[in-house]
Amino acid sequence: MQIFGNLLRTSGLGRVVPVVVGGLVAAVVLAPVSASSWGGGSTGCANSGCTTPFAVPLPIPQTLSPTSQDATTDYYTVTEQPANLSVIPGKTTPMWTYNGTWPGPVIKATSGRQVKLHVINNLSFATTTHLHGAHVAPSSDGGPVDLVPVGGTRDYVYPNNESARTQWYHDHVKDLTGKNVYMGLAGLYLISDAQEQALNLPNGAYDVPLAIQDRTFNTDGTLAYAPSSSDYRTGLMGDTLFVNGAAQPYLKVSTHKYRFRILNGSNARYYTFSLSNGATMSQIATEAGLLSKPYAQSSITLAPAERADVVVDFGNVPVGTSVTLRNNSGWNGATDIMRFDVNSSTNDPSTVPATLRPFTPLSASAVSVRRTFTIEQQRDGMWTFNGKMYDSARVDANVALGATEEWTFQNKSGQDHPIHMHDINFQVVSGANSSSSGPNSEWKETINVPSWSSVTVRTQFPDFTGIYMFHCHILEHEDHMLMSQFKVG
Ligand SMILES: [Cu+2]
Repeated sequence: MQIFGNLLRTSGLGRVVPVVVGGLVAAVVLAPVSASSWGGGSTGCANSGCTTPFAVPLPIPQTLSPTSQDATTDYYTVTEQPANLSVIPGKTTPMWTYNGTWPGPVIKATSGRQVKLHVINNLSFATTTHLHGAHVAPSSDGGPVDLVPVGGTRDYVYPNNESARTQWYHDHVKDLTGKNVYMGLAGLYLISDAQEQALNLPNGAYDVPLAIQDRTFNTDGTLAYAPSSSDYRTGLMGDTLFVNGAAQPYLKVSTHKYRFRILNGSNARYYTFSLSNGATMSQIATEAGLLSKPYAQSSITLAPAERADVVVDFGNVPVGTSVTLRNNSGWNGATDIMRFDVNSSTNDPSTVPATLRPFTPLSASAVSVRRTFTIEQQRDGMWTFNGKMYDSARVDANVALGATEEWTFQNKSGQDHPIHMHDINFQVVSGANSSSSGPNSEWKETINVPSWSSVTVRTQFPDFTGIYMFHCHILEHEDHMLMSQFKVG
């Protein structure tokens, strides 16, 4: 697959797409295609998937059952496997999946109870599974070169000492994360805790994950993942929007509050979410869990890998009407994400309390080290921190266990970069969206660093020693070397 990655990176021959044949993957070179070859014209399709908005119901990803449980641990198994899925009308799409579904099954963990995840690799290339947002030992972090071989297995140990939050797991192989995630290797991982349960937030059927991803298709239904050199700059955006693996779906809802756990699981696309009826969304969590209080938001922008848990109240929406979840970003005209059809009335005992989880700012006086990482794109298209490409043999920050540090990400490019740190959460102390009134002023784990701008975060490095990644979560940037390593201890 390294060769395949190089083919993708250097191909001037046209698009290189994988074809799954009897479990083997072969690279097939197709004629170059331009965006104008789909849509609008003879096909009359609005996107390459030729999907119709609001024609299919929102799937709720299956919750994975543990294979066993003991006093301390829940044991799960997922199998990485090819699957031929029906995700656009009249076509079959070969994908790479966890347990045969896209997205993968939801793992529901309990804070304080360990999860051991047994991953079986039945794909034709080595993989690595990263639990995005988790505070785990490096050996279970699924680093880019810590591979599970073809036909092999791996047991990842997740202590789940985090508070309640919405996490996700995805492939993280060096050079190929964009490809592998695009092909389907992503799923949700939700942690709950007693404090969250006591809040009386909407739960059960009223707690719905929305994993939002964009994809472009070839005419034969295969996924068109072939980043061009301009995609190395902007990241690769699909033209067809999916929620939980369904294109622009609808969800039948009742006159009740709903908790939507929104994941931007796209490789590169940013979304600015809003509701068509102008109602506010009550944001109750970032990717780092519950906020101190709900924030009423008329729109919410999420960069790739960011999450927002929001409560939407359909209590005053007339039965028989609909509300559309929109993307105001407008890039490529991908506007309508999904529709909520209010079709029944119901009693709603759930609440959104005025206070959720205490937030304690890290003290500036505790900061012992300040570092700056400058982001640039080099002449060859590769992305660098401080002029250096990712190298698994190099560590760019040696951090003392327990230290409090401030890291500044200085963006000297015309592209935004969502920067994600493994192992820890951080607080944004200056730069993007750090207004004292915004949800991004509390705990975060991925933060957008706008073009020609900088963001400073403050964090601590507790518990685990060893090497972790930090990187851009535009996956085409990550795969083109905008990734680095820090070592704790
Ligand atoms: Cu980036």
